[in-house]
Amino acid sequence: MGGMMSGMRGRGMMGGGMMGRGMGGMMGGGSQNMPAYDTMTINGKAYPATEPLRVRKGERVRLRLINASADHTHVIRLAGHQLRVTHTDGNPLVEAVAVDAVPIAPSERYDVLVNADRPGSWWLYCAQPGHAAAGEQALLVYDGREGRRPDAVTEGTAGLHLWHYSLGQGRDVLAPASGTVRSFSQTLSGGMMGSDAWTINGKQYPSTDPIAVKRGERARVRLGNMSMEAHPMHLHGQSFAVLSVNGQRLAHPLVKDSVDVEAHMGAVEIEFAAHNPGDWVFHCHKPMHMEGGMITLVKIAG
Ligand SMILES: [Cu+2]
Repeated sequence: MGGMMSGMRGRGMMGGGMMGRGMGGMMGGGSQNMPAYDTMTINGKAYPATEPLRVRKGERVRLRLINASADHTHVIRLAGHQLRVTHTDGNPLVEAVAVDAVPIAPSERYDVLVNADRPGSWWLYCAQPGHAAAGEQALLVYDGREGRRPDAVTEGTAGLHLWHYSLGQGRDVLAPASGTVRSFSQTLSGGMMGSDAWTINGKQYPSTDPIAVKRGERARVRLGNMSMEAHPMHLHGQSFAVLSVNGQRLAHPLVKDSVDVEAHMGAVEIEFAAHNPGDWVFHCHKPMHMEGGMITLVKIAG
């Protein structure tokens, strides 16, 4: 997971993790509460090697959080401060949404603002059990407050106000479409009994059926997850509106280019205007799933 911080100085990419313990955790999808990796990083470094973020009281700091992990959702928190979410995958919200922590699926990006109004030394870290201990933590230090290390991080998300897709109001930045609405349905499955095959409507890429539309049309895609793992689906070439999540319609659709479809019957509906002709990859951003076939093409005929 990545954190880019700036006021505008510094940057941060919360990251991946190095695989250890053989294939630990990657098998059978049972990695929920145990780290499948020995090491978790921020900008490629694990604490105590992570670089501290330096701030001054009164500053407003922008953190650009990127989950560059192959498998894990990270829940990013800055102790003692709220995070005000302003952008989802680079697309602006109508107004910032204040939360205690932001869950981020692989390939998702969030921009958040922090008001530096509590001088001290604080942890920026992942609240998922085990992640901070595996290295996913960095200090945020106010000028003049160096030298004091805060108490250990608080793991878990109990009592925290967490970001979720229905909290934000996306700004209407997508290309307009006047043409026909074409609907597509994609069932995401795979990974049964430890299999490494991952499918869309029962097929593995390159046999998957493309989403074929003409320029000017609107594509509405329903993603349903029949597997035991979440799938962060990422579209190249354009952003989309998130219309509904698990059957609940969003009053003000977020605009994103990656959307996490929850495990065990999670469902998401997206829509985009076909304005960018070409063949665009639409795939799960977990490399194990992508390599297992969970890829299709959006084909936009000019
Ligand atoms: Cu996946």
